[in-house]
This record gives sequence, structure tokens and C-alpha cells, in this order.
Amino acid sequence: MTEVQHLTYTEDDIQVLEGLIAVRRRPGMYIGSTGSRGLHHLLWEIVDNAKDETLAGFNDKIIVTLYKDGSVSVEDHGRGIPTGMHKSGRPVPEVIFTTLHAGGKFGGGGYKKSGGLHGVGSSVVVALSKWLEVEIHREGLIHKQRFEYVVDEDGSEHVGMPVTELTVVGKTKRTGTTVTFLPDERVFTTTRFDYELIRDRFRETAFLLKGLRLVLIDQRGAEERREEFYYEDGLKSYVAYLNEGKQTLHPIVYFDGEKENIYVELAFQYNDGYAETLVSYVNSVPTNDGGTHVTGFRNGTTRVFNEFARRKGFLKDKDANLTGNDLREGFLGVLSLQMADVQFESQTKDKLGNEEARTLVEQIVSEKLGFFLEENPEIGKLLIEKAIRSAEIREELRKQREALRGDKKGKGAKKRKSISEKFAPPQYKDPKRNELFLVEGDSAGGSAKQARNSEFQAIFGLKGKPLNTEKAKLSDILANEEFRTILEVLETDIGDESSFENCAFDKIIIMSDADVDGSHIQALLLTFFFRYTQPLISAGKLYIAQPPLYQVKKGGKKPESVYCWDDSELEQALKKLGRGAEVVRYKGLGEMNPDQLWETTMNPETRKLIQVRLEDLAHSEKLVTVLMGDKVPPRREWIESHVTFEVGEDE
Ligand code: 28F
Repeated sequence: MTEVQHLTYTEDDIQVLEGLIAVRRRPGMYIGSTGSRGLHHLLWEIVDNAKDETLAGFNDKIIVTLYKDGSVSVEDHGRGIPTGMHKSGRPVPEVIFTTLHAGGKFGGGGYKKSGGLHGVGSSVVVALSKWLEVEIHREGLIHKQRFEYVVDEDGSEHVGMPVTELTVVGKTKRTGTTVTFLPDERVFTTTRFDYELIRDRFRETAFLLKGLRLVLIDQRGAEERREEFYYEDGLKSYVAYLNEGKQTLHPIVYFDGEKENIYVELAFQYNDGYAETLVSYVNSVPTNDGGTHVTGFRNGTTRVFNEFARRKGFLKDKDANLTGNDLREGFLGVLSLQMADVQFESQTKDKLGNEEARTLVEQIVSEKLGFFLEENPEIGKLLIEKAIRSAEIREELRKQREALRGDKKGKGAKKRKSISEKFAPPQYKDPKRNELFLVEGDSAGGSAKQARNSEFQAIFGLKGKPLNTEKAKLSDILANEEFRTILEVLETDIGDESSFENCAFDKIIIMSDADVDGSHIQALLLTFFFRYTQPLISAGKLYIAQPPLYQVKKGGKKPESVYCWDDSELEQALKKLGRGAEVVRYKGLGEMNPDQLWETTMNPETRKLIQVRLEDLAHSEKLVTVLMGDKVPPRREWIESHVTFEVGEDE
């Protein structure tokens, strides 16, 4: 409707554009990476602005549409960005989309962003896009403005150039903001938006912001795909979703409270499992490593449960208090905070640092949970009795372990020469360097023992399928020879947080065949590590080895050989070696000789490892439940298509 025209620039405008050029030059500084994650950061940035309008109380709908040309739009039904003049003499939307960190410049009435890579500002999205259009419905009128990345004939570069003025293009009955943009393929290694990733994020957002409707539309395929998320019951629905397929012990408990501008919401429901799941958020940003709010929550619940147990006579004067560990078994809950001036403790922004959150969350939880237990004493009784049973089992196991340790120091030690036949230890003790390979199958285990650098690499040979820890009782897991030995070798103890920090190995590497049995073994081990040694995963110590799928060989005067990890590498290798090349397809680790195994899979200089990351606790939680639980029949297909949790790009 409006003609594209280049506007004239003032000195100030040029200053502004130089800011955006900085973004263009070093995108990683603003969005973390230029891979898929960075690409999606652009989208989250715009969606976050729409979410903020929801938190401000004015927006109940967000629609994201993925278009055939690679662009994406985000539409909200909020008040619409103000269209008046900014004190700089330019319209407010233009300032927002062309000024770096525009958010901060407005001060006062603006909303507090959560920090981290969130809230870098809409201008960053403009800077890394070929074009961006904003459409604002406000005061009965539709306003539009377009920005582009422009390179002039003389090669000079204009980042985020407003190529139209803010223009009225029609009339409207609603209000809201729509932003459409096309990420620049010169910036990103991939510009394809991931439908499943956006869908999972939308589901999570819908749980956290009750009453908000999120719609995802994908027009890229032959047929349009569309999903909608809306949860009237918010966190309660979230807990029901995470506990789906599990045996639960009581109706979902929900409460919220506010103190000194910190708003706390909690929903939980125990299941008959043994693991604890607490998914926590601050301003709807996941805090996977917890932080002060989680500590406050734990202190509060432990204290209130103990007070209740004493008052009702479940604990006698002579009895020790129930510990956090006793109370955690089978707990599944979501804790969500809204607060201003968020500070994160860690570089990764996964751990809340605000001290005031500890005391305020503890107070709110104590008060509300205390009240709940008074009102529902039968649920209180059930949970206390469960915790007392846990305490008894824990005590029993502690005695068993102590007996075992005493045994090793004494005469028994001589009889038991090594920890286990299946374990080949490294020569030197170096927790910062040592690697433990968990290897599927006897023959591969044998090869790996010969192949390894025994200075720092240890081998543990797995016999058959490990125990499914998702369905087993804690006492059975601790009695299980295989897992007990693994824990012993790692020098870690389930339920002893400090032992994980002192783990004897720097890397734990799962090495299994690239077939269905191999991925099942992988999934079983991941389940164990996820459920019972989560701090090791958070610390980035868990890896999956990647044996090659093919070897391309050519004989003759100058024999050559290339290993390939996927079909495109195979294609390239065949081209490179030309006629007469022969392809060996590896079906299992056992088919490689020790030299080959070392070179392709174990040598730190040449191997490919995938680090298992806990990107998203809730997602991993759901995956483990579906994969390993006994309530969901199509497990096999799941394992084949979703081999691991969140296996990150090995950056
Ligand atoms: C698709 C992305 O960005 N939605 C937005 C608003 C609403 C206001 C606003 C945004 C106030 C003074 C800076 C409206 N009326 N969706 C969005 N919706 N920004 S972004 O204000 C911006 C600040 O300048 C808004 C009254 N107050 C605020």
C-alpha cells in the first residue's frame, strides 16, 4: 500500500544505525549463537514482548505463523505499541525497532525484563533480518512500518533502515501488534524454524500464563498445520500433564501468594515414584539449576511438614526430623515466580541469585502449605507416612553401605581384588581428566579395553540391558549390581549432593551400538542418570559416543580410508575416493578392531562426542516418563525417533 522510499537521515539516526551494525558484526554477543538456537532467540524476543503485554494485563492471545518464504509473524491482541512521537522526534515504534536496548531507554512505565539473552530488544531482531514489518492496531487505525537491511550500490551497508515511515494503512475495530520478519540467511547457519520446538515452548508458556491462548500455524508444508494451547487452570494443568501416566497419590495442590512485590505460584502432586521433579521459573524463564527461590521453597516445605508431623503425633519427641530427601521422593511440582530486578547467579542464567526471594518464598510457602495441611489432614497423613517409610529405607541402605565399606577396608578387600570384573580402572586418579566409558556388549568392551589410553580412560562393560529405573523401587536400584558398581566407580551416592561435586570422573561416556538395542540401552542409562544423578548432567559430565556408520576404503598403491557419520558424509567420501571405493557399514561397535575404535570413537583428538544437556527439565521429565513408564504402549517407536533427551549441538 505504501511506496518503499528511503528516508533522509540526521546525525542521530546514523549513530543509531552504527549500534545495529555492531549487532550485525558480532551476532553471537547478542543472541548467543548463529545456529538454530540463535535463530529462535529472534522469535522468542518478539514473543516475549507479546508475553509482557499479557503480564501487564492487556493481552489474551498470541498467534505465530510460519510462512513459505521463511518469514515468521507474531501477533498479539494487546494495546498496540503507542504510535505517537518519542521525544527524539521520531515515532515510538521506529525508536523501539532501531535503537539498541530500546527497552531500557524508556524507563518508568516499562516492564522489567528477566535478563540473560531475553530482552535484548526488538532492534536486534531487525539487525539480523532481511526485513521486518510492524503492524499496529490502535485507536481505530492500522499503522504500518517496514525496516530493511540495505546495501547501496557503492557497497555501503544500512542495518535496520526504515524504508517506509510509520503510515496509516486502514481502519480497525481491534487493538494489538503484529511483527513479521525474515531472518537473514547471511547471518544464520540455518534459517528454518523448528515447529516442534516452538510448539513445546508454547505449551509451556500456556501453562505458566493461565488464560493466554497461543496459536501456532505452519504454512510451509503442502497442508497447513495448526495447534492451539490454552489452559484455564495454568500450573495445575502443567502438573497434571507432567504426571500423566503416573500413579498419583492425591489431588493436585495449588496455591499462590504475594509479598513485597514477589508473586509466587506453586502446584504439586506426589506420585508413587521415587524421584523428585521440581520445575521452576522466574518470569516464565526456566531456572534449571534452581537458586534462592528453590532453596526457600525446600526450607519452607521441610519445616512445615515436620511441624505438622509433630503436632499430629506422627513424629515423637525422640524421633529425628524428616529430611528434605525423605520428603522429596515422588514429589512433582512447578514453582513459578514473578518479580522485578532479577539477578542470576550463573553465567548460563539458570540459577536465581536474589537473596530476598529465599525468605519471601519460604514465608509464602510455609504459610500457605501450613494452611493447606490443616484443611486437608488426610493428605498430610499420607505424605508424612510415605516420608517416614523413605527415611527408614534410607537408613537401612546407609547401614548396608557402611557394612560394605567396612568390609573393603578389612579382610574382605583382599578377596575382592578389583571393584568388579567388568571395570578396568584408569592408571592415575585425576577427576578433572579421567573418562569412564560405559560400553555395550562383551566384545566391544574387550576391544575398548585394548583401544583405550589406560592413563586416563576407564572401561565399564555392560552386560545386557540395564535395569529400567523408571519402574524400579529405590531399594532395588541400590541393590542392583550394575548401578551400584557404577556409583561406586564414580564415587557418588544417590541422595548425597556433595558427592556429585567430587565425582571421580570428568566425562561419563555412553558407548552403544547404533541400532534399536543400542538406543534402548542408551535410554535406560540416561533414565538412571537423569533420575538419580541429575547434578552430573547439569555439570555437563554425561556424553554419548558417536561411532561412525561407514568406512569408505580404497586399495591399490596408495590405500585410502575415510570414516563417515552420516549419509551426506558418505556421499562426499565416495566422490572423493572415486571408482573402486568400497563401503563398509558398521552394524555394531564389535565390528571395529581396537585401532579403529580408538581412532573413530575414543581418541579425544578425533572422536565425536555428544554432550547430554538438561536444556529443559520439564521436557526431559516428560520424555523419560513416556519412554520408560509402563502406561504408554508405543514406547518402541518413541525410542527409535527420540533416541535421547536434549542432545545439544556439541559447541
Ligand atoms: C508481536 C510483538 O511487541 N507487543 C507490544 C505493547 C504495548 C505497549 C508498549 C508494546 C511504552 C512507552 C515504550 C501500549 N499502551 N508484540 C509486541 N505491545 N509496547 S510491545 O509500550 C512500549 C513502551 O514506550 C503499550 C500503553 N502502554 C504500553
